[in-house]
Amino acid sequence: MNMKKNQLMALVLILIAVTSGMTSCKPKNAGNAVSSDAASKVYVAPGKYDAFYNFVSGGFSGQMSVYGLPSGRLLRVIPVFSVDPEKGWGYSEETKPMLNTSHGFVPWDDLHHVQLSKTNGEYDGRWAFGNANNTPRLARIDLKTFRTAEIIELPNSGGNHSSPFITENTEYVVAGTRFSVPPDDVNGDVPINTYKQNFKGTLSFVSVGKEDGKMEIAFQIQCPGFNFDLSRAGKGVSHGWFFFSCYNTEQANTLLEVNASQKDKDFIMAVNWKKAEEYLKAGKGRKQTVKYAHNTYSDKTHSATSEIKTEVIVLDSKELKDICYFFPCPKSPHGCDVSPTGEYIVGSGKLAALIPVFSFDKMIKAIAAKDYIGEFEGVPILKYESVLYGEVKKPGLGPLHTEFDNNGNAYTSMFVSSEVVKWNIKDLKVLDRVPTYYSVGHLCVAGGDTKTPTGKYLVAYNKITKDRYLPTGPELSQSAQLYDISGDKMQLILDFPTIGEPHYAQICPAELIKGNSLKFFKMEENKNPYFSNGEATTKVVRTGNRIDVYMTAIRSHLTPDNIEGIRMGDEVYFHVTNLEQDWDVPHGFAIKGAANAELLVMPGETQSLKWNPDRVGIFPMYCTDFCSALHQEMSGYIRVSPSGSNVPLLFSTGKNLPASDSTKK
Ligand code: RUQ
Ligand code: CUA
Repeated sequence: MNMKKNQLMALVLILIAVTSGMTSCKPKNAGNAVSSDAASKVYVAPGKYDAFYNFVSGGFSGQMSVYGLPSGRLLRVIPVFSVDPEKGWGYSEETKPMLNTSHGFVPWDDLHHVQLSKTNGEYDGRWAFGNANNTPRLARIDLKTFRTAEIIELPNSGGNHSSPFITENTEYVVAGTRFSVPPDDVNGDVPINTYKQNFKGTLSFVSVGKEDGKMEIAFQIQCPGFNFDLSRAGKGVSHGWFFFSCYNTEQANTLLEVNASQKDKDFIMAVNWKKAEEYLKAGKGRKQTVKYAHNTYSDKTHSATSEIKTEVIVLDSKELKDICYFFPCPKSPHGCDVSPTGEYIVGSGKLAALIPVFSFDKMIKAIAAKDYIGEFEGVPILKYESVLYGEVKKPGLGPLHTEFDNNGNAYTSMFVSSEVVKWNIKDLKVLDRVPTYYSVGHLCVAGGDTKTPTGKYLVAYNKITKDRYLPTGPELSQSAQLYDISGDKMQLILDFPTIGEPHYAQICPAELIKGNSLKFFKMEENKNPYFSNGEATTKVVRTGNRIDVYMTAIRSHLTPDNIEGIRMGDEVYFHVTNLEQDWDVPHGFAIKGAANAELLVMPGETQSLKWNPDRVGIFPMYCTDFCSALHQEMSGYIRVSPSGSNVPLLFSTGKNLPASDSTKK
C-alpha cells in the first residue's frame, strides 16, 4: 500500500510540474501552489470511508450532488428541481407531482445554495435545503434517503436567489427575491419603467416542522423594490435577526451592469424576525390571495402529492417600522456572512476594494439611538460609521463570500483576483492568500457557517477551469478545489470536477449522517395503492382503455413477464414493486419505445411508468439495473394488438399463454 501511495504522489507531482510549466494565465505564486504531501492528504484507501460529506449545489443542472472529502469522490447526484432519467425523477407517476408549480409541470431549475438543518447553530444531519433560482421554490431533502421530500413554491417572488438560508434551530428557511416584481395580487400588466412605483421585493419566512420538517410559508415581508442577493441568519448574540445583502438600490430596470452600479454604497438589510413574529401574532399581517404549489413525497405511499395553495400573510416593512433596518455597504454587496459568535456581519461588495465588517452590538446601539441618515421607502437607514466594526484593507479584488474557521479567522473568495484570502476577525489583518484556478465564486469551510466550525478543510468552487483538465470540447469541466487550512498557510491539495455549476456547498462530518442512512423500505409499510405484496397478487387490470399492470421485481425476473391483450389506444401503467428487502438492490424497468425514462425502484418501493404503445407488435421490457448474475435474463414481452382485437388480456410468468390469433374476429 505504501508503494501505491508513493507512486500516486510521484504521479501527482509530475503532473503538477508539467502543467504548471505549460500554462500561461495562472495567478502569481502558481508554481508552489500545491503542497508536496498533497496526495497523502486526500488519499482515502479503497474500502475506507471519507471523513466528511460535501453537499454541493448543481447550479443550472438543478440538482444537488454529494461528494466525499477529502477524496473528492462523487457519491450521489440527488435530483431536486430537474427531471433525472437515471432515477426516473419527474418521469415516474409517483414523482411527477414534485415538479408541479403554479405554472404547471416545470422540469428544470437552477439550484444555487445548499443549507444543512441546524440545532443550536450546529448541523444536525437531518435535512438539506436547496433553492430554485428561476421558478422560485425551496426544496427539503431527507438525509435518511438522500431524496427530495418536499418542494414549496414562493409567491410574490422572481429569482429566488437569497435562499435557502436558515436560522439557528431551523425555525425558518428564509428566501429573499432576486428580482423585484409587482406583487402577485395586483395587475402586473404595467410598463417596465414603472419599476420604482410598482415593483416590490419580498422576503419569505418558511417555517420548518420540528419533528417532520414540513415547510409552510409562515409569513412574507414586503420590502422596497430592488434586488436581494444573499443572506444569513444571525446566531448566538444575533439570533432573532436576519441579514440580507441588497443591490440595485438604484432601482434600475435595464442594463443593470451599468445602471445598478452607480451608487457608492448599497445596503445590508437587517430583519428582526422575532419582532415580525410578534406582529404576525398581533394580526398585523395582510392576507393576500396568491397561488403556489406545495409538494410532498411520502415514504409510505412512495408517491408525491401536489397541492395548490392560495393565501399568504404579508407584513409591510413600510408600516411596521421596527422590523427592517438598512445599513450602507459598499458596492453591490454579494455575500453577507455572519461570524460564529454572531457578532460580526461581513459584507462582500463585488466592486469594493475593501471588506467592511459590521458589528451587531453597534447596530443594536445605533437603532436604539435612532442614528439614522434617512429612510428608503419608509425603512430607516443607519449610519455606516455607527454600525461598522472595521474594514479589511486591500483584501484582493472582487470579494464574494466569507466563511469562518474555529480559530477566529475568516476566508473570503475573490472572484476577480482568483484567490482565497484569510484574515483575522478581530484585528482585520490579512494573514494569507492562495490562488484558485480560476475565478472562485463560493467557498465553504467544514462547518463554516455554524457556531463551532470544524475548520480543517476549505473548498473553493470555481467558475472557470480553463487549462486544469483535459479538454472536452467548448465546455470544460466545472470544478472544486480542496485546501488544507489546518496550518497557518492554506495548502491546495486537490482539484475535482463537479456536476453542473457549483455555487454554495456545505461540509459536515460523516458521523452525523452515515449511521442514519435508510437501507431499504419495509414492504409491510408500503401504502402505494398499486403495491403488490408478492408475486401471487400481481395482476393486469383493464378499465376501458386504461391498463394497470401490478408487477413485481425480484432477482432475477419480472412478474408477469408475458402480457397479451394490450391494444392500440390503450394507456398502460406499469406499477413495479421491488420485493427485495436488502440494502442496495434496486431494480430498474424500461420498455421499448416508451416516451419516458426508466424507473429505478428501491427495495420495498413501488413506482409506476406510463406507456402508450404506438404500434402493433411485440415489445421487450427489462430490468435496467445490473442486479445479479442473471440480470440479463430479467426481462419479458408485451404483445400489442390492433384496437378492437379480440386477443384476451392474459399474463403470466414461467408458463406459456394459450395461442390466440388477433387477426380472427
Ligand atoms: S451566488 S458566486 Cu448564486 Cu451564491 Cu455567489
Ligand atoms: Cu433486476 Cu437487473
